[in-house]
Amino acid sequence: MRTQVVIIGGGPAGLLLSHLLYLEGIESVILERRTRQYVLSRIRAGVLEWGSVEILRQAGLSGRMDREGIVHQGSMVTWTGGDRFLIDTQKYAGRELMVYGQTQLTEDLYAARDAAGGTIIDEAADVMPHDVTTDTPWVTFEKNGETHRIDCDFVAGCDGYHGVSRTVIPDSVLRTYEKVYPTGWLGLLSETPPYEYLVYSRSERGFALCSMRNPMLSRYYVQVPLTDTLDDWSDDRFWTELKARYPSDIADAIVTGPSIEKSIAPLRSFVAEPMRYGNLFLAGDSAHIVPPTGAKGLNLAVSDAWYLSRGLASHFNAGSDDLLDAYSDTALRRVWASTRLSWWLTVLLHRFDDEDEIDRRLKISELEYIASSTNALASLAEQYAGLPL
Ligand code: RFL
Ligand code: PHB
Repeated sequence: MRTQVVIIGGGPAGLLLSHLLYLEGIESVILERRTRQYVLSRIRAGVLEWGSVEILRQAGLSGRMDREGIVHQGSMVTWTGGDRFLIDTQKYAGRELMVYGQTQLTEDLYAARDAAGGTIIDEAADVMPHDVTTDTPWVTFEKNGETHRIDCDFVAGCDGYHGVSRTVIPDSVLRTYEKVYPTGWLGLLSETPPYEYLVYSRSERGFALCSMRNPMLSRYYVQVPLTDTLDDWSDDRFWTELKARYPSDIADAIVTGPSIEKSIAPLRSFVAEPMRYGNLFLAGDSAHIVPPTGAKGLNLAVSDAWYLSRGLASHFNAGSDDLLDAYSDTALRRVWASTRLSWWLTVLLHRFDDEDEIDRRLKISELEYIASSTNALASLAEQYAGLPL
């Protein structure tokens, strides 16, 4: 088999890249390790920056998002014993936010690829890129007990943090930066009407977040020790703990009900650079992970896929490699900005076991400062809204 671009990984980064390339007349094949059903059962992100919304709209991928997504002018922050403020992205950055599930977006991307006759090979095992520093790279994989080979011009590594693509880059070339936070998020999905705002809470009992998917589907998170398992968290315990982490007016307005999904995710900051090795390009979580506090991970997957599609389109359709050569530096500038915001919000809004009284007081003072300063609110809002592409 031969194609122009082999895309490893059928998550948001790989699916969007494939579709953006198709719109430029460039062929690709996606190799995904899991079944489609498994990929679509993962509950993850929920907030899209307006820049991501516009990329999806321009690519004709926004039909359902524009019907079902919930537009917000920002998200709220509360803290124990304090006040609350709105990160008003509309007022300070002129950009709203779209609350729309990654699961729904992934469904839309699969539907668009199917409608366009795109090739997505699922349950592709032992995927391995070869000769990526030559002009004739190739990728092998196993399917139904047989080994297959695809020759191509470029390989896009969109295979997430645990993927194979990054491992092909030699240690002498790859630099990695990592911070693991000593805590996790327990997420719960329930078919209940959500609280009207997204609300991040820094409580003395730990972080919490109220979010949503649609008018009858709510998503909530509480910070939990990494040693906890789902067995430790009955629905009753979850709701009691969630409400205890909010001021009473918000707690009273939270509508509880049976969970339909629960999962625990660790928190990590990770950046790998460069995002290119020969004719292998990394995009999305394969190159970087942010803790979810800033809602940036999916948005970085979208912006990487967009930058990479511009570079590949310019290579194939205009004979210029300038954008491809700039890809890693261009993408990494946004990556580092989002990594910094996500780290800062994570530290500010969580309680850590080694946090002592002065850390606690400093964080509260910082929250009070943000609430009282239009400059601080504007700075936070501009970053939360997402920097321009
Ligand atoms: P994905 O989604 O992990 O997809 C990678 C795909 O590659 C496949 N794969 C392989 N395929 C072939 N061969 C191999 N060797 C392979 N190894 C892996 C995998 O099966 C998978 O299908 O990465 P991608 O496309 O880069 O997308 C990144 C996003 O999924 C991620 O950044 C976000 O979900 C992060 N995130 C959030 N981001 C936001 O922008 N806003 C949010 O509100 C937000 N909330 C979150 C989040 C992530 C969370 N968790 C669970 C990590 C909330 C949570 C709880
Ligand atoms: C979510 O809805 O899953 C969500 C929202 C905001 C975040 C993280 C996750 O910062």
